[in-house]
Amino acid sequence: MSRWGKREDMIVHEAEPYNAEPPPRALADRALTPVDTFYSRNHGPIPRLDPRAWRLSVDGEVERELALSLSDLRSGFEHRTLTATLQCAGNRRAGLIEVGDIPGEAPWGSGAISTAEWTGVRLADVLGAAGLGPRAAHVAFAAPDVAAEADPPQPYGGSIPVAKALAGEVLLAWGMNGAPLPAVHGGPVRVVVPGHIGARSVKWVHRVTAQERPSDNYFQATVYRLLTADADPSATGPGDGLSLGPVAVNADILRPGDGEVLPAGATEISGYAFAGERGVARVDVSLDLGDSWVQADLDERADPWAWRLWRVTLDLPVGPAVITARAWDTAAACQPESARHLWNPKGYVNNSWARIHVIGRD
Ligand SMILES: Nc1nc2c(c(=O)[nH]1)N[C@H]1C(S)=C(S)[C@@H](COP(=O)(O)O)O[C@H]1N2
Ligand SMILES: [Mo]
Repeated sequence: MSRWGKREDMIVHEAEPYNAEPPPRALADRALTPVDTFYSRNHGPIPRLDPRAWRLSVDGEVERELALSLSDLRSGFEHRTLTATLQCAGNRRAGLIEVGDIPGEAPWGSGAISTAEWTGVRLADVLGAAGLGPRAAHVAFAAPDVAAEADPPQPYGGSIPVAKALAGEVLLAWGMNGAPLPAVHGGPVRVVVPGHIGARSVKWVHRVTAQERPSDNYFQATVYRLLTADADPSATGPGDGLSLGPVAVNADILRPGDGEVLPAGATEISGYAFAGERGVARVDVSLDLGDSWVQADLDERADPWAWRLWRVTLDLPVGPAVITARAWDTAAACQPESARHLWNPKGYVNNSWARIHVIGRD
């Protein structure tokens, strides 16, 4: 085992703070990602918190402020378990870096996305116990980890609109794949915001605040915003660019691997597709750069907040081949063809068509 209980073959973009993704073959063909394989994205040092000392304060535009221990949370509210995919806004950034340099940001491949079964209580139930005031339009989360990159230095935080916070799928979770939530994934308790960028699923959460405005935390107001291609990220400040929240339809190929040499003929191709709140409707795969497409089989839809794994068997020719895949969501929106026109200075939301190069052997 390498650090933080992760598998030895994790692709570690940064050791401190720890930022690592599994290789594509490790994610492939498994509806749930084992904890040792689940990607981890950290902006600061990972705190080791004592679950018995942990408290959650609920404050702001509420009728009653709450201070809840882990046992208060467990005994006071209905338990809920759901399967949800988390995807970092920087997933597949490597495809944008091929278009143009993105200094200072991790070159995530296909693996800044993973799926787990989360157990906890509904944020809506906890907010219900506090009683939301009429001016509450956003719900902000605060954590203790201080990122060196934050300007000015400050602990991690973020917020979601109150309508999302009151939707039953948003959890305060202490369990991951049936075990206590490990420190690296936010234990003792994290927020899980299914269908939104991973950044809103605040780990080690210790404060929930109902407020009129979105969080002014650096990671909400300045980072995780989509800038125009010509913007200078060092010259941008709070409120610049588009705030990222709900995720757009995306997909990638996990098997075979990019660059693999494999026998020509019938070849199984598999990967994931994820469309957040909208859901995945169809996945197409092409061996001729998109002139013609074959529809992949989607796994049974077990949970609305999870990715859909897909697979298809195609006749791989002898010689070099490009395998392309794209997903459609339930609004019939499709992934854009090329990363070229998606490039942005922080390298977010690369949801262009998935493409790998392989060689069919005679
Ligand atoms: N407190 C805190 N929460 C955080 C982060 C962080 O750095 N600190 N990173 C966020 C980002 S950008 C992502 S993508 C997810 C990653 O969750 P994971 O490490 O469990 O995969 O956590 C989010 N929650
Ligand atoms: Mo992220």
